[in-house]
This record gives sequence, structure tokens and C-alpha cells, in this order.
Amino acid sequence: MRTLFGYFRSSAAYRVRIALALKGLEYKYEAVNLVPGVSEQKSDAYRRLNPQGRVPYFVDGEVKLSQSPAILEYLDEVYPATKLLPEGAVDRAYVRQLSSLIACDIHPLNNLSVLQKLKAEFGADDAATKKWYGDWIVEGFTALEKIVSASPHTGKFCFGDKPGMADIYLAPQMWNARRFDVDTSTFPTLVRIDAACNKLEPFIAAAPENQPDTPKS
Ligand SMILES: N[C@@H](CCC(=O)N[C@@H](CS)C(=O)NCC(=O)O)C(=O)O
Repeated sequence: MRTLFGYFRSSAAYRVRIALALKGLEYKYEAVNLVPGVSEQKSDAYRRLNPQGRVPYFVDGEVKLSQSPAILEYLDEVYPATKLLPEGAVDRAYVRQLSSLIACDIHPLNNLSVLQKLKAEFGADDAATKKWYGDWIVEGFTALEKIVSASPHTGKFCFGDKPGMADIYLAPQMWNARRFDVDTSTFPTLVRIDAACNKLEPFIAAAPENQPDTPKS
């Protein structure tokens, strides 16, 4: 029995939803409400499961994992029928480079607890927080656009013509960029790949607007 603890708007959980959908793996979805004031991720009950108090958290029988990169690699190794990473070590390193640029250098700086700390302890208002958020996306995407637009690996997707690991990181980060009104027009290759992803059923099924905990209005 597989269970994913997530939140509709969590981009780290969104990555795992895409991977599960691409691999055709069924799972039970347990919503953890991250809305400030509700903050179910900080509850004692949830922290007993995941001491870090974040989503995603993934249970696959006896296997219990936090951290989306670890979950994604686990899924790719244990359920290899649809591969997310390419075959050779050099190609895998290239794809991990793209993924890490997003996972390590954009996403953590824009995490909910970072934004809340900026507001609570450093006097940032909504406008300053939004600028912080957008600036880190622009800095990361500027580098990513240069790498991907120049790479012979780039096809319809980040690596060739099939969706894979780097696309799983790109689409949720693009979703965040749109949510925070970031001008993405200077990243035409990333926009094109994201659009191709969002035409595919696994990406549509995983999207924040299509989750059991997506607000109805
Ligand atoms: N590196 C972790 C990041 C997990 C993470 O930061 N999740 C966010 C949502 S995208 C979260 O749960 N935030 C709750 C909080 O900051 O209190 C991963 O990739 O799984």
C-alpha cells in the first residue's frame, strides 16, 4: 500500500505526484494542510511520522521516506518500467545537474518557512517577499535556460523527447513562477518544455488544481 502525504500547492509533493503518475503507480493521497495558522505539518501527530514537519512524505509498505529527490530516485530504481533518469552515468549526472539547480538553489529559498521567517523576523512585507521569491526564480532560471537551450540533449523535453526527471522538477517550479507573476518570457526553452509537459495526462493529473485538497472555488 502506497501513501503520499502532500499538499496541493507543495511543489516538492507535486514532483512526486508527477513521478507516480508517469510510472502508473496507484497511491492513497493524505492531505497535510500547510496554510499558515492551520499548519498541520507542525502537529505532533505529523512530526511523529516526519520529524522535519514538511511534505512530501511517502510510504511504500515498510519503506518510509521524506525528501522528494530521495523519493523520486527510490521510485525510479524500484519501479523501473518507465525510467525517469537516462542510462549512462554522464547523462544521469547531466539530468541531476538540471534537477539540483531547481531543488537545491531555487526551491529551498522560497519555501514557506523561509518566507514566514522573512516576514516575522526581518520585517519583509508582502511586496518584499514576492520580490525575494521572484528574484531567486529568475536567477536560477536564467542559468537553467542557458544550459538547456545550448544542450544537444534537449529535445521536446529537458532530456530527449520523453518526459523525465528534470521535467519533474521544472514543471512545478514553472507553476510557482506563474503563481508569483514572474515574467517567464526570457526563458523560452523552459516555457516550451513546460508547455509540452502540461499537455501530458500524468502532469495534468499531478497539477495543484486537480488534487483532492484543491480548494473548490
Ligand atoms: N527538500 C525537501 C523540501 C520539502 C519542503 O520544503 N516542502 C515544503 C512544501 S513545498 C513544506 O512542507 N513546507 C512546510 C513548511 O515550511 O513549514 C523536498 O524536496 O522534499
